[in-house]
Amino acid sequence: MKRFFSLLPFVALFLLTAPAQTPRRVIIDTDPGVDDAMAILLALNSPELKVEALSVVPGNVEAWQGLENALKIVSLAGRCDVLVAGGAQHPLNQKLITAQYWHGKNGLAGVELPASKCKADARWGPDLIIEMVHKYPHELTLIPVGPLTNIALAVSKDPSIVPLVKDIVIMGGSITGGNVNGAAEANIHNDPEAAAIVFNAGWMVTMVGSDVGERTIITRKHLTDLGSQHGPESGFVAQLADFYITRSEKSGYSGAAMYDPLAVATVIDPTLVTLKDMHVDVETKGEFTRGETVANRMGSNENNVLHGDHYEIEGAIPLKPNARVCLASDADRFLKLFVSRIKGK
Ligand SMILES: [Ca+2]
Repeated sequence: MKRFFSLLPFVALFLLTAPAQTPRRVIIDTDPGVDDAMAILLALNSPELKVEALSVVPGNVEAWQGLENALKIVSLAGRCDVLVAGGAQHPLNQKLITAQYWHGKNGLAGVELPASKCKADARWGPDLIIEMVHKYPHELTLIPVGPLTNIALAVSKDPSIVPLVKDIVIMGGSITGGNVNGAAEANIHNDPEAAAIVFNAGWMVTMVGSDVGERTIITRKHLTDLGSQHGPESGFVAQLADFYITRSEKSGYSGAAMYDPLAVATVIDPTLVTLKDMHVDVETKGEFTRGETVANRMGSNENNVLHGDHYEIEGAIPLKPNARVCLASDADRFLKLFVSRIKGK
C-alpha cells in the first residue's frame, strides 16, 4: 500500500502530461483579412481544435466587412455550427487604419465568395467571449489575430475571466522591429491601449510576432501544391495565397508571411515554435515607437538609486514575465501542416 502511494505523484504526472484526448476549445478573434481566412480554415480543418466561435474586430477591414467575411468563410467550410459575432466598431482610443493595400478591396484578395448560409450570433463579441469562458472554465484558448480591442473590452468588463482562460495566443507584436514602421507591428499599432490592457491583465500571453511570421513564408512552391487538388476551400486559399504572394513579391519579398496561421498552428502543435518567457510592455506614447512591444530579454531592470546629485546602479530589480515570446518557428514543418490540412477540402 505504501508503495502504491509513493507512486501516486508519478501517476498524476503521467495523466497531466498524456496527450489530450479531446480537442482544445478555441475562440478566434479576427479581422478577416487574407491570412485570417487562412488561419480560420486551418483551425476548422484541424482535429486538435474545436472552434467554438469567431469574434470579429475591426482591423484589416472595417467591422461590418469583417463580419461579412467571417460569415462567408464559415459558410464555405460548411460550418454554421461555429458562432460568429461582431464586436467593437473602432479601436479604444484612435482612428482605425485598414489594410486593403495588403488584403484586397474586400479584405479577401477581392475574391467574391458565395453569400453566407450562416447567420451572425446576436451577442456582442466581448460578451460572447465572457459567456464562453464562464461556460468552459479552464478549457478555452483565445487566439486573437487582429487588434486586441475585443479582448481588452472583455477583460475590462469582467476581469474574472483572466484566471479561467486556459491560454491566450496572440498574433501581434515583435521584438526585432515592426512591419508598420521601424517599431510597431500592425495589430498592436492599430490599438496600443487595448494591447496594454491585454498584456497587463495577469495572464501569460503567448506572443507570436510579425518578426517570426516574416520568417514563416508561403511561396509559389506551396501554391502549386495547394492547387494540385480542387475543392472549394483549397481553391479559395490558393486564390488568397496567389494574391498575397504577388503583393509581397511587389514589395521585394520571396513569399508571404503566414502571420495568423502560425498563431493557430502554435495551439495545434506547440513544438512548431520556440518560446521564451519575458516581460513585455506596450508603448502607448513614444515619439517613434507608439504600439511597440518592448520586451525585456534579461528579466530585470537596473535599480538606480539617488546618491546626492546623481544616481547609482544598485543591482537589478527582477521582472515577472507576462509573455511567452515566440523566437523562432519550424517553418517547413508548419507549411507542410498548413498545406496538408487545406488540401483536398
Ligand atoms: Ca489578422
